[in-house]
Amino acid sequence: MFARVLAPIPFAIAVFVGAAMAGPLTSVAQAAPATAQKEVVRQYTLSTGMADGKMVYLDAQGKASNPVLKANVGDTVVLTIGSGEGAQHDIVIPDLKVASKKFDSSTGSVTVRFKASKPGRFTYYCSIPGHQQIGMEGVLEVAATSASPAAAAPASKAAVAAAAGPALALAPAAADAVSITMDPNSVPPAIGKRAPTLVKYRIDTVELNGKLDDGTTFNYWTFGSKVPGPMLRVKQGDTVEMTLANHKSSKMVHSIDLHSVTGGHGGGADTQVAPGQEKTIRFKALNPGLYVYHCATPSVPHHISAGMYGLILVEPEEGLPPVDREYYVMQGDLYTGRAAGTKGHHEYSPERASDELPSFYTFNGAVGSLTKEFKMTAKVGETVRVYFGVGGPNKVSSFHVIGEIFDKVYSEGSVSSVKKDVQTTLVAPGGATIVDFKVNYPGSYILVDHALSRVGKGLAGILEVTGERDVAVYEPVSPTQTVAHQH
Ligand SMILES: [Cu+2]
Repeated sequence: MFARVLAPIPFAIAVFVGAAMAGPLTSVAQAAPATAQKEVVRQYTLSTGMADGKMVYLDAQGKASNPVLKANVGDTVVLTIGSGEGAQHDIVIPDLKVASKKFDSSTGSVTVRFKASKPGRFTYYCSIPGHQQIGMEGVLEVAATSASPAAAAPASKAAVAAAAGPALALAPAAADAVSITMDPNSVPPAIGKRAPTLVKYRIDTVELNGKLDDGTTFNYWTFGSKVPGPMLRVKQGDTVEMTLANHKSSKMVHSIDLHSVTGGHGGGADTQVAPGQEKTIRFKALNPGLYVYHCATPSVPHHISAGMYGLILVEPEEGLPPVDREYYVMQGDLYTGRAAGTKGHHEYSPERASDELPSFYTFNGAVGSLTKEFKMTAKVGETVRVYFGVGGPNKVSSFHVIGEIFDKVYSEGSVSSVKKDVQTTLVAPGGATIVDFKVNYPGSYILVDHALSRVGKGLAGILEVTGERDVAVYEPVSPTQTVAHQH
């Protein structure tokens, strides 16, 4: 998976080399360096943009990617930069303690002014996680003068952190937060017998404040304003036309990688969409099964953790055996650096994500989604199917329903074989499973990950089963009795 994300790096190097050969394009020396004391101001204007699906800095003409910036030691550099494609970025040069404010289409351009205090080749890049890796980096060359001190210090994350200032206090819960929970009943109907056809989908990517827990909010990134995104249902052999439209209010580029796609990084290579834009891919559903889709824009773990995942079912030619009820549930792990239960507006923590230490685990995007907001129900004697996937980004689920046995498990989302009589089934991040079971006895059946510490971080769902008790199936035999001990 991550190899896909890193793949663009050689491309980024290639564009950088090209820009270097083209030479500096936008430097304007305002004052002639007549004397050593005279301040020389070098002005650069940059914007951000996309080139072949990668993120880059562009020169003032919008042509050269990641242009080489030049200055002499002692010069003042004035760098003005805006978001060309509308997404949120910044520009930092840690070695020179330079860090701009974040900018996007709503902020307009920002300007940083700094002294080129020492000679060397300094990397400038975007500090938003993943953006440097997908192409947003270039070089500032500072030429030595006779009075220059020697070598530059190596880059350090600490310098970036220092430039960015101290960690922000937890803000109050966002007043505009809405429910982002996907209704587990939102399963498209079975397709039935038909010849392969062209199926068109259009999904809007939307960033919005959502309710994560009681009194706790989070800025979710979503497919269709819900977590998980819409469940898609096609037939083996169908051609699927997928249009991804990134809402104009977005601050991020988004994309879609469907695990049911062969080629093009699952679609991720050709669906990197800037705010207000849309892109379309077509693919043939070659293999049947239940597949995860997710956003594949760096930093991918952030986009997934923030809610960008969903399931696509590719029905085999004969379809799946009919059941009475079908539900759609996905598990995610969310990293905020604040303990579950802490009220306020939580921010994503790249450090906690990197260490794989989630603050929350959720079914369908939020704490309480499937215990308070929505209930799954069934009647005694009915068959229930759960389409279950793990968006992740990182944690395996040991999927289990307390007080129930899965009659059938389509392990790893493969519909080519069935396991019978399973208690707990492993579901990998970026993986899925289908479980079928008949409910034989009334009660509240609790969906969990049997790594049960995660219940305390939000991970539980309820299937409410009503109907007649069958004492042959289960019977509480007697009230509590004191046992007479014999010595
Ligand atoms: Cu995204």
